[in-house]
Amino acid sequence: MTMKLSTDPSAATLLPIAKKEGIATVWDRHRAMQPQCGFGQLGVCCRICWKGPCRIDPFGDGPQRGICGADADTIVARNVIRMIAAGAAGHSEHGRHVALALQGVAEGRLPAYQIRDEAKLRAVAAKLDICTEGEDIPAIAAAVAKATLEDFQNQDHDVPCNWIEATLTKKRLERLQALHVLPHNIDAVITQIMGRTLVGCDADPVNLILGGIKGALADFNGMCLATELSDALFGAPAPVVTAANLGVIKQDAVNIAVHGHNPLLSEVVCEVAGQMDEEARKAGAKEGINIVGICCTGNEVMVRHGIPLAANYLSQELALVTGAVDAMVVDVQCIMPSVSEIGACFHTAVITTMAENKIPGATHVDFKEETALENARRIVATAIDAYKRRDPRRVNIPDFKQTAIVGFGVESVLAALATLNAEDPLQPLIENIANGNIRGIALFAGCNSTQVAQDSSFVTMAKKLAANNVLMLATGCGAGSFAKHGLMTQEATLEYAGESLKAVLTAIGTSAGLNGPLPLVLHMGSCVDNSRAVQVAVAVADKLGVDLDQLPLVASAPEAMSEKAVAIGTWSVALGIPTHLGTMPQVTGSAKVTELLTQTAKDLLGGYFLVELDPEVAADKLLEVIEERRKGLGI
Ligand code: XCC
Repeated sequence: MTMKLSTDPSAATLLPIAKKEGIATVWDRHRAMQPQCGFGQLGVCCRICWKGPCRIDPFGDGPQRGICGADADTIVARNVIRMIAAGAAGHSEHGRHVALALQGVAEGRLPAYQIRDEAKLRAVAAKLDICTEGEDIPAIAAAVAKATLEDFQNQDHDVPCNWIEATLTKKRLERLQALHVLPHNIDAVITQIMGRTLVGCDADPVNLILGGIKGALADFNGMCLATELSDALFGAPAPVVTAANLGVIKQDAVNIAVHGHNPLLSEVVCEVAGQMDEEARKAGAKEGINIVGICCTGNEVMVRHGIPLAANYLSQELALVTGAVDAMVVDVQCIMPSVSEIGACFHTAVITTMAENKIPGATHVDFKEETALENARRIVATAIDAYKRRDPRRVNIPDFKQTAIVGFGVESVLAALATLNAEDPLQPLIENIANGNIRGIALFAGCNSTQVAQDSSFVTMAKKLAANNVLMLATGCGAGSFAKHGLMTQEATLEYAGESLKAVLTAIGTSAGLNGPLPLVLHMGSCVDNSRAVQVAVAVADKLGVDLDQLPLVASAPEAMSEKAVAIGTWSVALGIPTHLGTMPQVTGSAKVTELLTQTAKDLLGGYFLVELDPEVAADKLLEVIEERRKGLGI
């Protein structure tokens, strides 16, 4: 039996073309990898020293300890917290980069960047308890950057990071403090994880997992600051109508795909592309330059500027198979190394931009904030040049795109609610949760994985939760799935939302001037923007005087794949949120670690992992959790 690879209609069009052209895609490599290593899947393979590799026999007949004496519990715990450290490093490095850029703007060193959202900068300063009275914007930006960079520098273990302290409920902070898992310094916490998991160090699975939770909370801290400072630099998202799927690529334009994560690159490329449009037309592109997004960079520019999204993670290669992408510009994370080889099968310039993220075969443009405009001009010129070499006979742009209404940050959600109650914008939301019109809230996050037919679990779960009146938020490639499948439209709300949810979304959307309901799923942005959903939840919890683990709020990563998803899922649990995983986490080789994450966590933190691979059943389980939480609140 062949498993369906993707439910994205573009894949059905382009995979046969890839096959005909002899191009291997992620799905071909997945098939070639079967059967995958069972020890790895269980997390019981240890490769942290050269006495190994060692693996524990899950059936009990063979070795139960590695050569050094580590058992399955120790090995699994070490492996999973190293994944958390890697995820936290990725997000936090992204955050540091943005913080340093803010500092550079404050000092007048970066002509390519400005503070585009002064109100947001002031709000961030207030949140961090920075006095702004009588201060001008550069001074406020400098103070915010300084307070943020302290989160990478503070050496006092008893003083938590500024951002986490400014973000969570008081009760949550106390609970995390009591467990000694509040991070004091992002870099230090990540380093500690690497240090304690060396051969001959921490062997206690409980202690290791607590260290991992601290690392995950450092990840949360890094995501919060990345989101909020990016908003100050580039503007907080506001609702905008755009489109998603490979049909957004244009036959008669120079198509530049921006791919990766950090808006510091993509924002400048978008701006410079606007300035160089005429050059593209002169080169024969009747429609000038067309920027499209892939993965989270795509989400960043989509929610801020309405730039269309071409692909989420699993279809990044297919964007190249269209034969119409002239340049793919990448920065960090989730870029398949295969893209340079596939780009070379066509005329496509694959351009890497970060000194620490290169791909063999790609063109490298050393992108620096100081020289961003000049670098971006070179990137766009490379794309125009490649366009001239495009072979029209090899162009196959699938005729699939869906409208998507996106751009729901905290500010825009509150602004929409304020049209119903200007004095107290949260009141209409809380009232509708209390009276049951909205049963609960689900945050969909995370990746695509070849373990699941692309997008299928997201879409199946969302339809079921919608029918049961659950309000849905989405980020990352999950948001990409919903956008591509038409679930970020008003029509989807009318078609799939339960009656009471439909009424609420219609009331808010209509009064906010959308001439109809809000879309069925609200696009909050990229992976780092999961912090936006937490902000909304914290505001609701604070208003009700409860903690996050009492709210009818759940999270789900139905197609999780990345180490970053491991970090996000773990902080979600640490914040008290029941968190569904629809792919099997590589921890089940240890009964103890599995129990810690799925059961003990519930007592310690209120949140816990819920693993369910069947999306229909997963939705039912989340509905049960929501009802259980409602009962706890007496609503
Ligand atoms: Fe997508 Fe963010 Fe996952 Fe990567 S990890 S596959 S959500 S692009 Ni952020």
